[in-house]
Amino acid sequence: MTIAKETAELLAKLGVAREALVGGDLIVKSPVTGEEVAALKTISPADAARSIDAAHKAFQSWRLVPGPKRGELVRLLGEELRIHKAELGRLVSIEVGKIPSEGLGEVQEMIDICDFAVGLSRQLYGLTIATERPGHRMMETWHPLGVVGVISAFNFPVAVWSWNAALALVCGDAVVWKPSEKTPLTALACEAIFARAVKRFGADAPQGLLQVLIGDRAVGEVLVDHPKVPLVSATGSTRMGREVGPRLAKRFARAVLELGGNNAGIVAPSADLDMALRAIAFGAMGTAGQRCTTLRRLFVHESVYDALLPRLKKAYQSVSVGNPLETSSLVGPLIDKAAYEAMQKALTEATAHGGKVTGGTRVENGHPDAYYVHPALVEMPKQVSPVTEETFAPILYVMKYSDFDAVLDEHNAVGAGLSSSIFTRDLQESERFLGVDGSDCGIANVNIGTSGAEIGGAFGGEKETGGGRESGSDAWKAYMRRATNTVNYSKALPLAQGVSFDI
Ligand code: UN1
Repeated sequence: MTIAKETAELLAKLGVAREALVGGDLIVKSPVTGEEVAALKTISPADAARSIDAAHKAFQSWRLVPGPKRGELVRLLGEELRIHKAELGRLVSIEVGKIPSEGLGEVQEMIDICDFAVGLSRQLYGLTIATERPGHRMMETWHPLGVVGVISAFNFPVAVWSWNAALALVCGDAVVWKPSEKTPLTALACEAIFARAVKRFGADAPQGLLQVLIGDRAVGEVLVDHPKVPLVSATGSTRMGREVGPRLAKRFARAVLELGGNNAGIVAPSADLDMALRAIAFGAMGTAGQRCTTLRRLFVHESVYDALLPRLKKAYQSVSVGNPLETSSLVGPLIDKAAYEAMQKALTEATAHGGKVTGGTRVENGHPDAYYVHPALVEMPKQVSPVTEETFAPILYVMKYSDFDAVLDEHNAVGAGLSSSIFTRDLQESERFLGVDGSDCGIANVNIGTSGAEIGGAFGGEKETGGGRESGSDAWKAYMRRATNTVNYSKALPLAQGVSFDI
């Protein structure tokens, strides 16, 4: 069966009509073979504005539904995702090229965040705060915010949507989603899965709670600029964030930006090298280096460098690269030609700066439009460009270090600040790494790689990563508006700060 046929069958099972997949101008290709799998119709900016208005209307009634009841809709969404996990996971593999366990893992991440959000729907707590005035009570309440715009990237085409949507929905918000133009099919699948959950939920769910915008950049711009969208959560490159952030700031909308990562690991003298090796291999080569949390820089202490490097090289030379739909390869394709070219450009530059490259070459598999590569391991004499930039491909730059303070400085000396990790059994080192003058990233790990974060923690990073937090912990607060309420139940009107104003 061709991939196009399988895609159509999967989408039909998930509830997407065949007509939606043909006759349009957005050509969707599977990176697995480079073949066309669908041609979707796109919407105009005016259509996008209408969708946002419809979502706003839905929000106005959804916000009146009690939180725990809103949680029931997300519980049903989680149930539908469980039912359709195999199909949606496979579709992720087709559309992004992920290996099966990673395609399924992405859907599992969606299920997990739904579970989290269901619990959260009964825990949208505010504080009661001590007031300085007698007979008064001060508290804060959390109210639904409005329409939440979600802009997602190709590499986690559905999980990132679910982190935002599950929280937004229990928080009483409506969602308007602009998926990556590279991965619209999985978005249509999610729309259909969500529609099922809404149907099961019944009449209390207003029409239009989720809008999916299939369109180009102009459509995304409508979402960013629309006055009825008080929050936009955008995942993608730092370049995209530099455009989106100021536009949102201009109209005082909130931004949750989850942008580039240039994540590093440190292998210290006391590291368990077996453990480090496995974590590095998955972190750097997994998902073909196309996670924002991918391990891209590795600092290895000089005392263990010669023990680790040959083993790492061997892992790079032996890792299986190939069609994720038909083989049990660990590394699938890059998303497209542009990704391949960016990788080659970075490797050429690294070589010019004294880098010694293992791997990095193309793996031919009979499909000229599919871009498979051997992951690249690059021994660098020091941290210079391109090491300091994120290249969205499987390149791991390895550098030797001798001094712990100096390596912490090097670790932090890049623009991005998403994820980081240290391999050590030395308590002083690990605490320094996690402490105030240690890693400057939003995620800092010990004896675990940089990627594969659980949904329970807040996800995001500092500096050029954008500063936003999604997913677990108290990330939900960005999706609600906070009101501070002071109630006077006394018979007098004392003013705060001792002010008197007697008329
Ligand atoms: C992303 O690459 O945009 O931590 C998200 C991880 C995944 C999410 C990555 N849970 O690697």
